[in-house]
Amino acid sequence: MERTFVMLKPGVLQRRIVGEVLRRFERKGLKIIALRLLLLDRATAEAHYREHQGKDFYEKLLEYTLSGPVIALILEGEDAVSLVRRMAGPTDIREAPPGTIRGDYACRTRLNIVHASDSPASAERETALFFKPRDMVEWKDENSPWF
Ligand code: 3AN
Repeated sequence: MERTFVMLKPGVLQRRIVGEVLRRFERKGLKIIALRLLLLDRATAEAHYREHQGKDFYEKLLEYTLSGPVIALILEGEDAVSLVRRMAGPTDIREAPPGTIRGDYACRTRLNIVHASDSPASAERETALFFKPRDMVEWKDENSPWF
């Protein structure tokens, strides 16, 4: 099973749609392995978005990311990285179709409300910025009558 890192950006909390966004991942069958509500510090936000340093939207992106609390989570499932990217929708909001999280809840690329790792390597790097190995909760549901 693959794991991916997801961050619900401040807009999700400000708009009170945490439940709606998490519900999509849960209904798809992805398993929550770790979850944190936190206010990011600038150093962590910079480390998270280091590939964008120097780009014209970088400062605004940091400003938005630091504008309120975020929810960081790890989801597990088959091909979780690409699955969650597809559920989030394309980065460019004009390309994000209805049915995707960005397509349904965002109308500006800079405020596209959710981050999802773009590769297993990114997932590993990003996970390490937010979680310690002991934060991962291993749980089995194969025999659950609810699944
Ligand atoms: P993604 O989040 O889809 O992996 P990245 O990593 O290219 O996309 O961009 C990180 C974040 O930077 C995006 N989620 C978005 O908030 C912001 N961003 C990316 N490209 C632009 C852009 N052209 N204009 C404004 N904001 C952007």
